[in-house]
Amino acid sequence: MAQALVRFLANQYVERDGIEQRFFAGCWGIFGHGNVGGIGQALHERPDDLRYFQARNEQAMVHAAHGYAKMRDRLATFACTTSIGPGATNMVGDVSVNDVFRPVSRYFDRILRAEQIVPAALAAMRVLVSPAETGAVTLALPQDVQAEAFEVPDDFVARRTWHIERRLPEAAAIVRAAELIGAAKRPLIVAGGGVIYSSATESLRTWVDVTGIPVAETQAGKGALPFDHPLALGAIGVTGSSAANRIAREADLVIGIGTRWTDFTTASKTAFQDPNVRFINVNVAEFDAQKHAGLALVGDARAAIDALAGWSYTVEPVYRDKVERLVREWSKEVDRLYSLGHTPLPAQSEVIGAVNEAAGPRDVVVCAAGSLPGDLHKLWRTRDVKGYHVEYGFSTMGYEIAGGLGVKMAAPDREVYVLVGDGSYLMLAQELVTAVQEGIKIVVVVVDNHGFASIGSLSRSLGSQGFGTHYRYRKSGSIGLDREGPQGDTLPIDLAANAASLGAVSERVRTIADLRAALTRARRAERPYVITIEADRYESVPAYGSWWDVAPAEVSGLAEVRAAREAYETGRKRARRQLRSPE
Ligand SMILES: Cc1ncc(C[n+]2csc(CCOP(=O)(O)OP(=O)(O)O)c2C)c(N)n1
Ligand SMILES: [Mg+2]
Repeated sequence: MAQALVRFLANQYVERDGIEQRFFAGCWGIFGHGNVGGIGQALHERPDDLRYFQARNEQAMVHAAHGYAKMRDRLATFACTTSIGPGATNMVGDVSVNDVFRPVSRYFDRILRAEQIVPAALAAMRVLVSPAETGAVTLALPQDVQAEAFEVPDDFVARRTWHIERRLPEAAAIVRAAELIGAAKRPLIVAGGGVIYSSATESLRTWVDVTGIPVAETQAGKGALPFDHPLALGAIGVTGSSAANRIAREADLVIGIGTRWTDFTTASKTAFQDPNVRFINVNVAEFDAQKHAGLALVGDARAAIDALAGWSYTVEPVYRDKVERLVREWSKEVDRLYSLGHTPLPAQSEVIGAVNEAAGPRDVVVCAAGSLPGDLHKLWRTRDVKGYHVEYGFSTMGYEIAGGLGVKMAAPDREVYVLVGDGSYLMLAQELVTAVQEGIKIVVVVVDNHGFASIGSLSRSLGSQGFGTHYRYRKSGSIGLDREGPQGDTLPIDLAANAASLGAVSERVRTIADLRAALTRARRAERPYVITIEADRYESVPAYGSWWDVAPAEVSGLAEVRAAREAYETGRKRARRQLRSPE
């Protein structure tokens, strides 16, 4: 059965817009008794069907597959195999090792008889190639069943190409949307990841060039327009730019394209303040298309934009002028933050500036958790549609290096810059070994601020003084609070030595000038390259008129907590339920 499954996986192709490509680039795996005799044997016997990649940690295999799939617009991925027991739970969590996968899988089946692999594998493929349903699929393969013989139908293992559909939104809904746009005075497009995954960026650009509608970007949608387009407002929401958040506040029509309207994008429902604001939601998933009581255009982003572009509309010159002025002001703010000259330690914004300037136009930045994703969302100047890769659907610490590995495998012709905090690095850095083993060159820049700066700053805003977020020696029962001095007695963690010990080229730099020089060396290098730099934990990028709903305790003996709660109650009053029907 395992041999049949490997042959099946090797023969899955997808086709979109006439371009056909292989769906599974290979199989990651760590073997134990639960898969070594089955899937392991099959991969060994058929190395030309599916290349096997060895990882250090099961969790990282999923990150690498995820990074690869996102970089390839979800048109290709890797399979991942783990053994039963701790290997499997390392991939997800706890409880019965099979059932733990069920709630995190878009498709799940347990294969109790060998021939059951036939319908199950086909059903799993249907989900994997569905633009709306796509996500992890799990086939739980009992140890003995993997080794069983069965009559494998030829058609099952023959080459198969799955067409990726571009579903058209309903024609009547397009007409209604065009009417809403026609009547709008201050329209705004919010571009989400769907714009990028559907290859809709050219269509989007053509449409906004004609209409003058400005575009704000979510984390997944960043890069939908190049940063220097005159209508590119940049990031929106909690981690938004001054330009995007200002235009959002006053918008009378918001056109969300391929966005899930997460808490961050809407600044916990405070981003849109016009009492009459209406929403149009273009999304392949009906679930997201209905949000904010919007007019739902259920379908492919590119198809929807092309349909809407058939209707003529332009914004008034006064609105366009305002947008362009705010965009120019924002660009100056980014310049300022890139070159703060902060001492004695540089600010993180300067590190981002140096990496951005060292990166070529098609290069990719990869990140996931900590204070970097928010700062990158605001400050990274994205020049290519696939140039910005931040896992912020979940913000998984440890995604960075493993995900960056997947990104580089999907795009070997681009330089990949992984920006990672010291906390995330310590959670999952060992895939550097895999990068060394496979000769996959990534450049990793570790920002060392001795712990969790992001959660530290959130803790401070809630009145909790950075509790539990410092990497310090325990003294008098405490591992450190913000007020106990800036860097105090930090732990003697040598991240540069750690990276070198895993086989990467590694160096530690102190100043931004040294960082620039190291980045030049890293570019010329042919092996994984890690640069470590300390940054000032307290010198953060401002928030631009945004708010995030994180509730401080309602009752506390600490005055700071009570003050934070009071500020929270005031802030929360600005949250609006968007319930108004689009009619
Ligand atoms: C696996 C995981 N555990 C916990 C968190 C919650 N969390 C978000 S950011 C963060 C701290 C990250 O520290 P570091 O990588 O050093 O970045 P910094 O905050 O210092 O910028 C934590 C603990 C998370 N996102 N992922
Ligand atoms: Mg840190």
